[in-house]
Amino acid sequence: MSDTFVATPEDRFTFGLWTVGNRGRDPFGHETRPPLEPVDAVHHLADLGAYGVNFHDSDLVPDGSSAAEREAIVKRFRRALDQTGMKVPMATTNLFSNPVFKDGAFTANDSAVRRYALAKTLDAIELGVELGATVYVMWGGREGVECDAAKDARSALDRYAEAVNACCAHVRDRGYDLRFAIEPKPNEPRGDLFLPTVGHALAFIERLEWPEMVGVNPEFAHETMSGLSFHHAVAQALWAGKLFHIDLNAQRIGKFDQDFRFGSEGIRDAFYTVKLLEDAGWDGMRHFDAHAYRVEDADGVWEFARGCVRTYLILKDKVRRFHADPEIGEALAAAKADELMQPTLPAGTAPDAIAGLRRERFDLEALAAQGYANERLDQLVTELLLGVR
Ligand code: DIG
Ligand code: MN
Ligand code: MN
Repeated sequence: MSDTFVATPEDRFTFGLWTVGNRGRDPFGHETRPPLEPVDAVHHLADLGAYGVNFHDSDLVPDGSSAAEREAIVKRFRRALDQTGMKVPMATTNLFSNPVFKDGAFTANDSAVRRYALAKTLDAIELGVELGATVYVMWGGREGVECDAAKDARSALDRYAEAVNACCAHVRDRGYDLRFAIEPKPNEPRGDLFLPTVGHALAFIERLEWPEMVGVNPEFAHETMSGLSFHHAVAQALWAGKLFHIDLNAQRIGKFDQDFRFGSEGIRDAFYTVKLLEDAGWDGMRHFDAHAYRVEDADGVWEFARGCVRTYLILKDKVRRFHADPEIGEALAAAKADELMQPTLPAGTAPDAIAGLRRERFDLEALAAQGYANERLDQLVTELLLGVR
């Protein structure tokens, strides 16, 4: 491959230990790849030009490890971070693998399970902070239901909010520089998940005790599974000041959560997502929550990771070319794209401004007849993405 589009830490690409460490197991087949040691993942990702690595508590420190084992693991991991300069921007808790969470974690009916889930999360927050994380993701993979009679949705949201508030209270008490990012998903592994989309999560956050401490971590695959526009979800999170993290990958609508290599499906939504992040000057981590195809061997995993970052950088260059292309500029003007940036009521909403609006007369015939030249604009974007511009 050409040596352009090579990642550097300034690009702020990150991967989770569970992504490049994914062993290819699926609901119908065993692992196809050997385990990947966290230290090896750090070195490989550093060689790829990544900025950092993220983890679930259990990815790094296996459940049930003694304090001495935990200390040794963290010491080895920290040495690899120091040797490579890799950072740990985000941490999270595995509240979905252990069978104890089969009926949920924060929203389990059994209060002992809820209390264990919260204790596990508080311990995992300590681990994340110890290694430098400033964002803490909460993906409620088991926070859902199959038999609706068994779980009252409003009570589940009460318990979910109680757990998030407790985590915020702990972080405030300890004075940690840590914010929470809720990751929505519509379903899988539960029949239906609570907080299924970015919209649901944003509404939920506003009802928390410290909403300013909580944002969202939208995932490309998860909004796409619902048939929604991923970049519109990201735009609304940005608009609300709540885009605290992002999970980039790829997905076909209506399929199970594929977590494919970024850009391998949905290339237009991927382009508009990169355009949105870059145009907004968003300084968050470009995190790939994805994994290699099950058919890949260990070498294929690093082709997968390289493909994620290359595609992001290629699309970032397409965004530059979009803005520099004079014909696209003309087509944007014909579509009146800039006019949307103008307030509808430049004089504000005072009574005289409203009165002035109501006296205004509109040429409805002309307004209805006008064209917006979207076909030409969209074709130009298509040709940009196909590499002929
Ligand atoms: C799955 O999309 C979830 C888990 O992998 C993890 O908790 C979170 C962090 O990106 N994404
Ligand atoms: Mn996913
Ligand atoms: Mn994710």
